[in-house]
Amino acid sequence: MTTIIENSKPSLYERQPEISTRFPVHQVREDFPILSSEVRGRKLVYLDNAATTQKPQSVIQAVTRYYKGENANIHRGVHYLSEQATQKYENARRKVGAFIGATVNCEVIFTRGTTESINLVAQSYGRAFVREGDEIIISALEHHSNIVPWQMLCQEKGAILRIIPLLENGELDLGVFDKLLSSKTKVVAVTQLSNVLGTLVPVRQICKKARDAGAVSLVDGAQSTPHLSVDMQQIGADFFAFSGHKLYGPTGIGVLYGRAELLERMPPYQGGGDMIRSVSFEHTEYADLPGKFEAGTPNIAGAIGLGAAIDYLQSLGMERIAAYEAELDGYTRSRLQEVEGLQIQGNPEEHRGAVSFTLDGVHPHDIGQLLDQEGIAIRAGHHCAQPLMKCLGVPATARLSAGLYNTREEIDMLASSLQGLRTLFHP
Ligand code: C6P
Repeated sequence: MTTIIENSKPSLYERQPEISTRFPVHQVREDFPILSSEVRGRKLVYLDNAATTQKPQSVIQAVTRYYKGENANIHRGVHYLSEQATQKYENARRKVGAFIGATVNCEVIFTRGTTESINLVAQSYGRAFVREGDEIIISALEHHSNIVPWQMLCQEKGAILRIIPLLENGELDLGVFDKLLSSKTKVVAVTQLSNVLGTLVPVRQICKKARDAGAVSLVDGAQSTPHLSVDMQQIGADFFAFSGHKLYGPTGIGVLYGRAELLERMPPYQGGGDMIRSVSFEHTEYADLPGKFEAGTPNIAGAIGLGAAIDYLQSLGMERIAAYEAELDGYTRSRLQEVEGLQIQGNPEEHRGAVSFTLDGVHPHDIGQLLDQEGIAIRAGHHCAQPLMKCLGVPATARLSAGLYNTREEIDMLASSLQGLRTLFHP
């Protein structure tokens, strides 16, 4: 699984024109107030974007504006502020719908994040339609959020969890997936982009195969949405989950996209206010979509902030962001390969975002802590993917994950700090 790096390999990106001339990265950085701050007396180099992204001024302003002058509960009041807040909240839903290519806006359900979106499907769809002996397929690349909810469902229903294994390079073994699919398969749930290896998974192909086998598909888009333009019609997933905070928006807001026809047939996930049409002690009639799945007062400011994040991303252009990040990703891998004793985990052909690595003789936590002394933020540990760590044969990795505001200079600083660390441990 581990890719051994040859240190003599010339950098592929060494003589390419500076990518920042095509994407105004230095200008973009100015939109993010936190990026000009110092940590531990050093300029912040933030490379932990897979955990959460920093927020542009426009998102911070949208949330502040809401609390300063627009705050009210939604869908309930007859007064001016409530009408305004409701309009803004529903406008955010329209933005999300357009951003991901939903057919109708009621296919966009606001949740707390990817984790809640997946739990919603497992609990609602799963409880209603999965039976004893049925099978659910996930992959070895999954985050705990796309493992545990299915395990819980399987335990409750007597269903069986099947796993698509990994190839040596960190891609999914789709030959085995074909064999696992059968008339018993009820759900196929896979990530579009691994938060550990950066593997891009061919979800379109997987969703089509799932559908042909009579199963529903769920795509975990937590890591893909910040890096790629996603289109529900093109991917063909029945369900798609993502988090606002990884998309330059606020924490505590996320989205479940579901095909309307499926959402209509599913029972509610939680009961309470706003998800009903009428209630008596004998009987409750549920609201239409999307209200049926949004019980209680939602994260109104979060939804408005997510709408502002989408506006921001669209002003830069997702295609341009993707092109810039693809080049930066290649540059990063190439620079890391030059660090003596560094091993990048996995070597998938299509990759983006996260890069996990180990450094001979240095524990990943030490790498994280020592880099932190230099103002460089990365993540170290199992990245909420313990089964994947087991497949890789390592207890933990160090992981960097770049975002749209990271630069080649920052990657150079990381590479030289890592080289320094290696020398410190192997004088
Ligand atoms: N991964 C990371 O550092 P929430 O916490 O609900 O916003 O997202 C959960 C989640 C689901 N799927 C994938 C692929 C993810 O990467 C994450 C979050 C973070 O890798 C925090 S553990």
